[in-house]
Amino acid sequence: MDQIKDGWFTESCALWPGQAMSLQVEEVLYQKKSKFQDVMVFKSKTYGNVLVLDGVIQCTERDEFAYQEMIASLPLCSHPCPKKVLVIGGGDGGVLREVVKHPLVESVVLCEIDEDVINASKKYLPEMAKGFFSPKLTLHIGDGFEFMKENQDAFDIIITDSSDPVGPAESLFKESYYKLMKAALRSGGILCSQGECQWLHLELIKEMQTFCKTLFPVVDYAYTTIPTYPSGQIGFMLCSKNPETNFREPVKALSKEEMESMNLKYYNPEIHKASFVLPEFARKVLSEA
Ligand code: SPM
Repeated sequence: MDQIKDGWFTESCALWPGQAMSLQVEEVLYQKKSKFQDVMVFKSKTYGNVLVLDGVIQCTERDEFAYQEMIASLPLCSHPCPKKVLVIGGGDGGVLREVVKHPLVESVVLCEIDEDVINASKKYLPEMAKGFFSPKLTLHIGDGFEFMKENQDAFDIIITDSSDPVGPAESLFKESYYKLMKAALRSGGILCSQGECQWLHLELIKEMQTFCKTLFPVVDYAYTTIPTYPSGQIGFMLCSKNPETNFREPVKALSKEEMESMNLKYYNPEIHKASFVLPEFARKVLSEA
């Protein structure tokens, strides 16, 4: 609560030193210290309801689609037949909502460690939590590491929708986690993980890209724009077990009709391709990885 002063919520964190994001608060709707983290939902003046974990904004109703559509559709449209999908994290349900829209997807397991995030999202972020009611879903409450150890060679796509590399999500940015994902993917499988921001974490991204390249024949990095994440951007690490994968050319280019029926507001085939085009400062560093 000490993050809310004079009616403004301010997000500051050692991961983005010297800068902060503030949103005007109308009402705090939910606040709980769960077994894993502080969970808060507040109603903002201009961004709808906002989910905050350990003081960091995870999603707002106004701009969440820019992240959820991209982290789901970049890998799904890069795989010729993405039947079985695993989502690690993503307790707000937004990524799940996007995954189940894809017609080729037959089943999705969502593995989230913190049930309180799911319950708060069902109540206060109903548009995001829609995916929880899909018949394609199997919900698993538990640790992603443990789940993948028990489910090897099982998925076409693994999406890691995590918070930042401090606290409960730190291990999700490490090589050991990527090794586990590789083992949990079927032949030809693809992963897409929250990959942090090129303005703030270029060295971390480079480090991750370096170890990913020792594990997978194809590795690439894309990004989306989103006003309520620090510096207005966030990236995605994409890896494929199939040496033929070219992430920059979707194998499945959605038609206008498909995009309309899926109610897409950010993703389209052109932005898919463009999301891999990096500004020179980032392209230079990552091309050395
Ligand atoms: N389904 C939405 C969950 C969002 N997961 C990612 C949250 C990241 C928040 N911090 C962004 C910091 C980027 N450097």
